[in-house]
Amino acid sequence: MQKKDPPILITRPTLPPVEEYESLVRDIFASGYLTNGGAQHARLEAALAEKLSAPYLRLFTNGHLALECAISAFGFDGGEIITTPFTFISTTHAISRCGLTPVFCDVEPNYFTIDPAKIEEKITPRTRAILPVHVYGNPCDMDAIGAIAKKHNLPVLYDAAHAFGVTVRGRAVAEFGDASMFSFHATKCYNTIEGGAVICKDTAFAERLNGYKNFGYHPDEEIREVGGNAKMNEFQAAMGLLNLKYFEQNIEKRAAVSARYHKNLSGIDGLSFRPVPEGVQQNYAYLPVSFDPAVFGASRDVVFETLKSFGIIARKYFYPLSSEAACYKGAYSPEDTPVAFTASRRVLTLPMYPDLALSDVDDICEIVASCQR
Ligand code: T4K
Repeated sequence: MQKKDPPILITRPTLPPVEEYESLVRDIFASGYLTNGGAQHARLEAALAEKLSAPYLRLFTNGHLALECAISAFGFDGGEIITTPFTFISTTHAISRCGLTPVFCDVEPNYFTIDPAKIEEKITPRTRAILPVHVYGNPCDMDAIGAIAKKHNLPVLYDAAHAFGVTVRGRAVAEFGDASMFSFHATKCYNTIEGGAVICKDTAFAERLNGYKNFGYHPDEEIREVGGNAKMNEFQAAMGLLNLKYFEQNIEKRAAVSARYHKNLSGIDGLSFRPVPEGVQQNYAYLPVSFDPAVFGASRDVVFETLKSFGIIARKYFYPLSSEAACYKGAYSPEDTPVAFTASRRVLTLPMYPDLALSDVDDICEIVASCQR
């Protein structure tokens, strides 16, 4: 097989027809309003609140700042937040940058989401909240997490960066917990170029989010929070409005790509896909495949390098674990979360985006299968 040129990347952003974007850009130019809550922003906030069944939805300039603002809006005065290390480093940094200590709970072995059976042993008098991650768009066991949170009177903030459009038994993921953060980054299955949102159920919380993303200002001119600037601008919102129009269509294309991977790679010893929990409507955001080197005969890293030699750029999401990051050196023992540790060594996320040609999926799968010893 010839080396792919241009290379196949892990993802490509979904883009609407450029003429449609141009038309909205003209509207923005005509309005003279570029940011600070213009017409496109208002339209997108309303459209997304409806799409995600959200009582309150606030837009942000990116997912990371959305998460920081959400943590701030709880008003904790220090303490610990229980989360997992098998995530993008943003989750961990958001907790730390808000002046709290991340406490890592292991993930469960099927979905790599927080293991509810291990949460309670992490709860201390300093615990302020639980921050689980719907990693790869796999929803956490939200019933179990909700029961633990209720028993210990702890709020739950979900990092739903990967879970836009995912439903559980017909309910949007953000209907669970106290608040959820979504990322609309260019690499996500729904994008606003950069962007994010927080969904919450409480009007006072939503007002504090407004404050944290806009220097603490409120319409009554009172500056209540020590806020920053995390506002989404009009060009981002316009992109979001158009991408929303094409979202379902893109999910269907992703589903076809995912089905092709499953068809080609199912049944290979030592190679496994993530199962889909019952009642879950996926968004096919990522295509994580796990390699057990003892059975498959080659490590994840060998598969990664082999693909790379053919111009196929897979990613090791999520390696290293957050607990291994140099900036947290000495604070954690990554081996304390053995399931997450093993996952970080075995999982490779393969290219996944709506316009990935099925013939390219076949080539990727052929190379992956050829690594088996
Ligand atoms: N929580 C979780 C669990 C998250 O995964 C994330 C972000 C966040 C919080 C924070 O949300 P944001 O603040 O980002 O909204 C990417 C994304 O930048 C990041 O959004 C995402 N998670 C993370 C999992 O992946 P990188 O460093 O892998 O991105 P990069 O630039 O290497 O892009 C990946 C590939 O996509 C490249 O091979 C090229 C392609 N690409 C990328 C961009 C930006 C394009 O083709 N076009 C593009 O415009 O982090």
